[in-house]
Amino acid sequence: MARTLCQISFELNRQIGILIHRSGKVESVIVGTFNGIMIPSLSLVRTAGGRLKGLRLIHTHLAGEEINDEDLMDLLFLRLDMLSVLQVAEDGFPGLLSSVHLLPDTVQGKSWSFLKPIHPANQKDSFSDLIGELESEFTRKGAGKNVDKGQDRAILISVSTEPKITAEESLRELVELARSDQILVLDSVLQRSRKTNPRLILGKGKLADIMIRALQLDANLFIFNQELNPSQVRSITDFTEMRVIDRTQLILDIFAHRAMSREGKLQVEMAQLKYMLPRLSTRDDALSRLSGGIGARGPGETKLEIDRRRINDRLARLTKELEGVTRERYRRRAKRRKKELPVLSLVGYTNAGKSTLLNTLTDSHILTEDKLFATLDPTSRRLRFPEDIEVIITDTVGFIQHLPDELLQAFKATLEELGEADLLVHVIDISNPCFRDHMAVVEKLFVELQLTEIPCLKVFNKIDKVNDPGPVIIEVEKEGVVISAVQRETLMPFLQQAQKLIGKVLDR
Ligand SMILES: Nc1nc2c(ncn2[C@@H]2O[C@H](COP(=O)(O)OP(=O)(O)OP(=O)(O)O)[C@@H](O)[C@H]2O)c(=O)[nH]1
Ligand SMILES: [Mg+2]
Repeated sequence: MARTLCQISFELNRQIGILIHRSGKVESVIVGTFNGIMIPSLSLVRTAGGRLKGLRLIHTHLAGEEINDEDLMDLLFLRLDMLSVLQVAEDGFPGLLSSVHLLPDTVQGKSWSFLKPIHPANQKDSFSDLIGELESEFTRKGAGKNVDKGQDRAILISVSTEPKITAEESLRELVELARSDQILVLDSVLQRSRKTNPRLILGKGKLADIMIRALQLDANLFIFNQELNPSQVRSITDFTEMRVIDRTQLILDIFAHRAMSREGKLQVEMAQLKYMLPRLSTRDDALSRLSGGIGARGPGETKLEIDRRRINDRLARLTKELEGVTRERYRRRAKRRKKELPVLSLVGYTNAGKSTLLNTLTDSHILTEDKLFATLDPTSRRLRFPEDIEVIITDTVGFIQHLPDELLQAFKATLEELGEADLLVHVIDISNPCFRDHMAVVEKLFVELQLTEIPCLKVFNKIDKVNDPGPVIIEVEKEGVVISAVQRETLMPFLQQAQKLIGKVLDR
């Protein structure tokens, strides 16, 4: 075969390539130019079920050059079993055959290995044994050993122009978000650069490095910390053949899993559809990729594989339904208002301890979890203060930086209800080194939701988690009260302050 290949290549004066399955079946024959060859996208080719695609590429080189960087990129990104270059000698007969394959480990900075060039006539058929061994080693080395294969295994990627500390904290938060969505985080990559590549976000070389990590760790998902536009998702997906999502999709997915109430489910579905809509204009394969797994799981059973018109129809229907549900809630609230109980609303960054505080104050057992967005649906309880003032205390969804606008819009009705609170209790996790940033995010949302007129009590929570609380207390005690929501005995200053502020409201 080598001879025929060389002859045709020689006569056409073009590179010729063949893609061969492990079974020996020829997948395709490709005719290139004199010094290059374009491998067709292999995304439709069924993989052999392992880490590699189960395909070997043999192609001719006419100008006597060795395996080059282009070839290595093909090997890597197409996940070929092996790539071989067959030299065409000046007389049109076969020269040496050089081969390269990927390695399950990076050895001295290299994640591929060259085989000794041989003459094709001397080739022994040890190829399938070698690949079989490699494949099983890939599987052994991968983190996939004890992992539920249904669970997503991700590499997190952040390309940031922000200062190092901010960028690191933002990436740490992305890790928490992924963890909150039951995703196994295999690795995270922070790339700080002055400008990002408009098409691939990262440079090709860096993306190749990450791709090697992905293969070695058996990742199936890339999560980017920045919002990707549809064509970026497509470029990166085409380039890496990995599933690619961004931070917004991750947050939407968490919300989709967490929504319990009818209103919450409607709101999340609406946000997801709004996120998808502008992303439909691109080629439809981008959509079909978008609609697998994360980002496509609706809270209901609706599969989001619908076209723009149907999405718009669905949005219209959701809006109506949501209006109905919201009206119903308004009615209930009006009833409550008649009883004239003051309302105290717990607000703050996600995971600050809002639900925990509500539980401790009212002996309730609403879900609290060391996960982001544990609470989606608002909960209300009655609370009696020592001075016999009775109030309604409500717990709400937490805030986060870069809260997807789609979610903010969808949850607007719920959040606007905060406007009727008599006292906002801003819960802050003071054990988080970035608590000042978190406060700023929350306060910015107060402005956006027009809540700045309402009295607000800052509650610095989780003081029990702070190693050296003294200086911290001195720093913040003028701004609000310091508590630990898990220690009831620390709540007295909070109760007194809240009572005082509520009392003022009642006097008005
Ligand atoms: N050590 C300590 N842990 C706390 C305290 N308050 C809350 N936690 C923990 O922090 C985590 C988050 O608490 P939640 O009450 O769920 O936080 P949340 O503000 O309601 O969060 P979302 O609903 O996700 O917005 C849980 O694991 C709590 O047990 C505290 O005062 N001290
Ligand atoms: Mg909560």
